[in-house]
Amino acid sequence: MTVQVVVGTQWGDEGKGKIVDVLAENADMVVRFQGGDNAGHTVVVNGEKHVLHLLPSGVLHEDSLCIIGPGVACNPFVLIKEMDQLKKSGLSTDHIVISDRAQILMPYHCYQDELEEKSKANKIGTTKRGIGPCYEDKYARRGIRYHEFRDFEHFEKRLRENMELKNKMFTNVYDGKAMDVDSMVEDFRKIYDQIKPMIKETTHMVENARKENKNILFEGAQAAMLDINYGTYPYVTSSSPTAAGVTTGAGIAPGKIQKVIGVVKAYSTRVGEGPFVTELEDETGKYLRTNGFEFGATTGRPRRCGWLDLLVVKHADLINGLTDIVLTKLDVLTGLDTLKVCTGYEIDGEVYDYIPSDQADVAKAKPVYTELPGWSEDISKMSTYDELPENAKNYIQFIEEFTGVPVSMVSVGPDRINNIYLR
Ligand code: 2SA
Ligand code: GDP
Ligand code: MG
Repeated sequence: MTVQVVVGTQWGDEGKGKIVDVLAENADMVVRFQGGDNAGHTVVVNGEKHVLHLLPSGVLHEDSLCIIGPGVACNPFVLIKEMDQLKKSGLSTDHIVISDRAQILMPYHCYQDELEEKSKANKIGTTKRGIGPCYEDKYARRGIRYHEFRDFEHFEKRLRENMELKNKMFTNVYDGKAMDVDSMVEDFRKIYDQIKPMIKETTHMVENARKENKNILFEGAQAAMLDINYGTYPYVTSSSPTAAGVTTGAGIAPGKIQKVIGVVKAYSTRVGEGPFVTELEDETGKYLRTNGFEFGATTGRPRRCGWLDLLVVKHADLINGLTDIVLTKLDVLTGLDTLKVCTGYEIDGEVYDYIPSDQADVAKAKPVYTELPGWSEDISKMSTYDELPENAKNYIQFIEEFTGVPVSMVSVGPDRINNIYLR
């Protein structure tokens, strides 16, 4: 029996989807605990690519129960679209449930996200999927939860109440338009029969599975540097994509988590605004973007690319308590003569070995690099540690020594099978 968590350690897009799919092979249950369809998790099986946004990345394993947990901001229309896509690929969706405590991400949240972004002088670069506004309503205690959708009359009343407030906000505070409430109600009525049977009390489901010694996997979306408390605030998402987020977002007590796997991409990427100390706006940056195919899995935006920042990974370890690292996309570094790894920030003449809280300081930071030799061999077909070139092994060892966290697996390609197990 294992209760394990997979989290992103950088700015997201480390390849968590792929890793969750690999680990889900042995999982009885895969649970999303935060975020929403801002996530884009790519899973490749036998060359066929699936991009998942709301559905847990274990969904391709039909014998794992997939839970959209209480902490998720779940847009039901997106969920249905995603399930339809799976069905088209010949896959079942019968093993998917939604927590009755999850928030319903409403069409007005998406519009509010758009208006809020437009009005901001310092834009966040959100995915415009309504995530911030949905969590705003949750914490203002006006959000609508899935258990309220069971009774359509009640749900309609709540929707109309909220729309009154939202339409005032859209027209009076922002330079927006009022939304049509009646058509929104009708759109929800159309999906009622499909969504209602999926709504379950999931917290006991998780606990019962644990008591029955089942394997449970919690899947984080986004990553440590996008955490609402410990990320590069305000350039963050509106949830806690950390091991701590699992306890609030899935309802499992902290002491019951046994393993926390941090997914580390062999270099850094960021999509959206905010400081990025190791960013490369040169040919090497382009090389990483092209070789790693670094484009947003939800919005298609080109991702900003840079060298691996180990202060970021150490920060992720600090707030998550990582038991293992899974290193991904090592194959993308092939062909670079020298690799740089950031091991400190120089800010106003002082070297920091941790990430300061004030983004104005981070924006001024100059990276302190350690240089490591690269390799030219194609490692993408390798399946054992021994086959790897010495310099690739050195790169892995440097990460382990600097962070103090063992690397248990290395991913060398997007497909489910492109892995090297170290431990
Ligand atoms: P939001 O939409 O309110 O969560 O945006 C706030 C910030 O969080 C970032 N964010 C992400 N960063 C990386 N990947 C994400 N998922 C997609 C992907 C992104 C895409 O897999 O590629 O397609 O653009 C993700 N989701 C949120 C976002 O960029 C803001 O900086
Ligand atoms: P996530 O949000 O963390 O799940 O990551 P994304 O799916 O948004 O982005 C990761 C991208 O890298 C996807 O296109 C994956 O198919 C791809 N990928 C994952 N692991 C590897 C790897 O080891 N090597 C290469 N070349 N691509 C990978
Ligand atoms: Mg992604």
